[in-house]
Amino acid sequence: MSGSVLITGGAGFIGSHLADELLRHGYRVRVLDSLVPQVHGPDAGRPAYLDPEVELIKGDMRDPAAVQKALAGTEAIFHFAAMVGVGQSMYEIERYTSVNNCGTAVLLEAMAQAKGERKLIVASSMSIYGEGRYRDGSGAYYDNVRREVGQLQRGSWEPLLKESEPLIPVPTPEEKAPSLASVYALSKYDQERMALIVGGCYGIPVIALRFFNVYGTRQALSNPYTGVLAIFASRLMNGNPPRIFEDGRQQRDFVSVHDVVAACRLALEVDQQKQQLFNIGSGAKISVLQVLERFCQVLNIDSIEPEITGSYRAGDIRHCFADITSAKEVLGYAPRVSFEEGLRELAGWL
Ligand code: UD2
Repeated sequence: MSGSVLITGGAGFIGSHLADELLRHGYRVRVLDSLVPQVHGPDAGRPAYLDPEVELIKGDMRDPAAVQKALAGTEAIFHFAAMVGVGQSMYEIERYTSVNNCGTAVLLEAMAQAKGERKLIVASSMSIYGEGRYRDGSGAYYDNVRREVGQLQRGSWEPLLKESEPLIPVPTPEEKAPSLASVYALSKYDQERMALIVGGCYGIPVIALRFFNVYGTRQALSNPYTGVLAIFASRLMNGNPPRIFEDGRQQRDFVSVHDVVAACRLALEVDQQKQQLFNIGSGAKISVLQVLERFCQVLNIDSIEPEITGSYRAGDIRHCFADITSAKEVLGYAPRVSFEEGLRELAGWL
C-alpha cells in the first residue's frame, strides 16, 4: 500500500520520525496530536521539526469527534498517542489510565464503526515484561541485589563500571509472561490487549510493537519523565551531574529511533491478516553507567562525576533486553544504527 496513514501522537518523538520515514516512502501522513504542554511547552503550536507535508489535527484521543475526523480517508493507523513516564504513572494514575486506556478505546470504537478495512499498529512497550529473562535468576534473587544497592553511598563510579553484574540477563522473547510493575506498564498492556481483542473481533489486522529503550533526536529534553539519555543530555548541558538510580549497573536495550521507525514501516507493509506482536530493540544490552560513559566520550566530557543515588524509582525493573528473532524473521527487521552512531547524532542535535 502507499496510501494515507494516520499517526496518533505523531507530533512527538517517535511519531514525528515515523512521519518522515513514511513521507520518504511515498505515503501521505496525517497526525492527530493534543500537543501536550509537558512535551511541547506551554502554548505550543506545530513543532518546527514536523515536516510541512504532514497534515496536523490538534485534538485529544479521548474526543470521538476528533478521532473520527482524523480517521476519515486513511488506510492504516499507528497508535502512538500516550503518556510515557513510568515513574509519573505511579502518582498520576488517573491521567495515565484515562489517556492511554480510554484513548485506545475511543480509537477502537471508531475503527469498529468505520467502513473499510484498516490496519492498526500499536506502540507497546517492553515494560509489560517487568523483569527481563535471566539465565538463572528470578525476581526474588533481584530483591537481594536491591537491598545491597540500597546501602550504596554517593561516590566514584569507576569501581562500579569495572564490577561485574551478579545477575545475568538473557534476551527476552515475546512469549515471556507479562509481569506488570507500573501503571504505565499496565496501560500499555491494556492498549495492546484491547487492540488485539477488538481487532480479532472486527477483522482489523493488528500488530503490537513492544519498543525497548528508544533514543534519538527530538526526545523532549525538558520533560523529566522521558528516557534516560534525554535526561542525561539536559543535565550535562546545564552543567548538572547526571543522577544514576540504583548502582547504574542495571541493563537495558537502547535502540535508535531510526531503527524503530524502519520496523514500523515494515510492520505496515508486511502481508499479514492475523494479530501479532513483536519486540523492537537492538537485541544488545548495556548498563546505564556504560551509557553515560559512552555519551560523555562522544561529548568530549572527561570531568563528570555522576551522582550515584543507590535508590530506585517506583516501578523500575533491573534488567531487560530484547530477543528480536521474530521481528527479523517475520518483518525482515534488522537494526542498522550502532549505539556510537546514534549517540553522535544525538550529540550533534543538542
Ligand atoms: C521505561 C519502559 C520502556 C519505555 C520507556 C519510556 C519499563 C521497564 N520500561 O523504560 O518500555 O516505555 O520507559 O520512557 O518500564 N535512570 C537513571 N537516571 C535518570 C533516569 C533514569 O539512572 O536520571 C535509569 C532508570 O532507573 C532505569 C534506566 O535509567 O534503570 C532507564 O530509564 P528510562 O526512564 O530511560 O527507561 P525505562 O527503562 O524505565
